[in-house]
Amino acid sequence: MKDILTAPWMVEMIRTATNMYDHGWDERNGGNISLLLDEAEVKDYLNTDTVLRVLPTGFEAPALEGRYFLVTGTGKYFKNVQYAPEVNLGLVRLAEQGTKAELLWGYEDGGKFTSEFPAHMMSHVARLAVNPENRVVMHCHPANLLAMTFVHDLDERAFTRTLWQMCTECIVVFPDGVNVLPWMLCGTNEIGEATAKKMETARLVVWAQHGIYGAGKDLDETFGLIETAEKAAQIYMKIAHLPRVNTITDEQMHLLEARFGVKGRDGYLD
Ligand code: 2HA
Ligand code: ZN
Repeated sequence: MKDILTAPWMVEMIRTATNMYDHGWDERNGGNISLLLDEAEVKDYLNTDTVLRVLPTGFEAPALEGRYFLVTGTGKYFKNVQYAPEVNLGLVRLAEQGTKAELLWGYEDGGKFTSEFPAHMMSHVARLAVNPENRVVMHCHPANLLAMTFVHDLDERAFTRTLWQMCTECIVVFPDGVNVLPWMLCGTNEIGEATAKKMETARLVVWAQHGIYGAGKDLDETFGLIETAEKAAQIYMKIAHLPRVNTITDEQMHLLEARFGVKGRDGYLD
């Protein structure tokens, strides 16, 4: 067996959690990440027949039975992932229609997966149905996106259009826009189901007064998606209280669509 801490996906997970912490997106135990892995990617690093513990999930996700996920732990700090990955991360395989998670590695202090496991797994199901390449669901608390949910209309079209207008590249990076959930109690199956529903039409879902979810094909892409939305929100929070004398027009957005071969969400541009 090779050392699991040298697996490319493990190295990338540790780097990503560290980078998110360094961006100020994951104070204390804020945020969580789940990365879908193939058996072929894990079998050189781990005996997949050895189940350390069986953890009930509290929901059903038949589409994910037998799938492997590397997931941040509940109550764990992103700040500490790089120093003790085997405590702060866990590798699980879903079993029995997704009602159980078999722990194969990690959570060494007796811990378990993130409290937002329902939102993660349900979002994976939703995104995999749209794009089988989807591997990552990422949640964090970037300050400007969060701030924006206190002062901006939460209508999804309006919220998306504002973000698109803040940086030229936004419509290229997230043409599907940003979906928004009103404040809801976190850590529940209800917010998990609501998030997954929103994930059917966009890869970014804002949780008002809480944070954001992103989904994508790998850690880098998903990080970049949130990074771009957060940059746009930062610019919005710098200018929202000032008279706006210039903007990116819908006509210019259409030029971007043509130049970069993307199509903004139906009905979002005039
Ligand atoms: O616990 O961010 O939403 C970490 C969280 C919960
Ligand atoms: Zn959170």
